[in-house]
Amino acid sequence: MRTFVIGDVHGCLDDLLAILEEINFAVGVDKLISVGDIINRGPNSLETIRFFNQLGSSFDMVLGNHDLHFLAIVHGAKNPTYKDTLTQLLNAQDLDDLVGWLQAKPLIIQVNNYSVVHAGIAPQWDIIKALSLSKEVETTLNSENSGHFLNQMYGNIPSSWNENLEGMTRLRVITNYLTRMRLCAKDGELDFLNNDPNLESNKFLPWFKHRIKYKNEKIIFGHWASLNGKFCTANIHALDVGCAWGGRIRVINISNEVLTDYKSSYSKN
Ligand SMILES: [Mn+2]
Repeated sequence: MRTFVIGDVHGCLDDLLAILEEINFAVGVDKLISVGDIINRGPNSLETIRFFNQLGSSFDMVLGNHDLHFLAIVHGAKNPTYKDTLTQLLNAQDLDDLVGWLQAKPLIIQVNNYSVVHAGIAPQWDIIKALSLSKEVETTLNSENSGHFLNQMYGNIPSSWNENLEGMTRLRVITNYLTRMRLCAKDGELDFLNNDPNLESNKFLPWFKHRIKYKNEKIIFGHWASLNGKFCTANIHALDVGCAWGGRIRVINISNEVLTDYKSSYSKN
């Protein structure tokens, strides 16, 4: 059995099928884990989520901001935007099944000494802390409070974690770190305005540059297409290489850390 982690798919079904063929992925034998954002922006969200769903125990994923955005729309907490490509999915006959399946997914998965997360992990948190905080969000998403949470999830304030946060504000900040973060300060203050990894101000750096103090941790993440996978180190792998924007789709085999890229068939939009 081989275990692969795949970057953001964003409804690009053809690219997904092509890269799985390239690595000879065997359903029922191998395991595939997604860093989230399986849907939206690309052309085929419905068939992509159905494909992942029917992989059964050969597949697992963490939730990305676009997956949460879709759940918020379903729960009436948010309206689709002009950029969304979710209409077919939102009108699907099997919508309830797909929503139930997606909403039960975690925000962090640990596999073979790796932590898989959509955006990243706050500078103030070691992995144990991050796992316990992600559980708070997961528990709420699977409770009768899920609609309330999805209503309260949006917002950039407060911009930093602190232990005294409570209720929906606490869950919003945890969700922002795990699913939206790109640049942040050493003390964890989030910069939501910029996504240029080269824009290193005195204050804000790409989040993973603050993690040098956590020895031996291994993290795989997606979310940040403009990184273009460039900041991969022996311990931290950026898998979003922009397939929905005419870039590539990327898979890592975590048994041997071999990367496979496939050039997207979708043109830039
Ligand atoms: Mn994302």
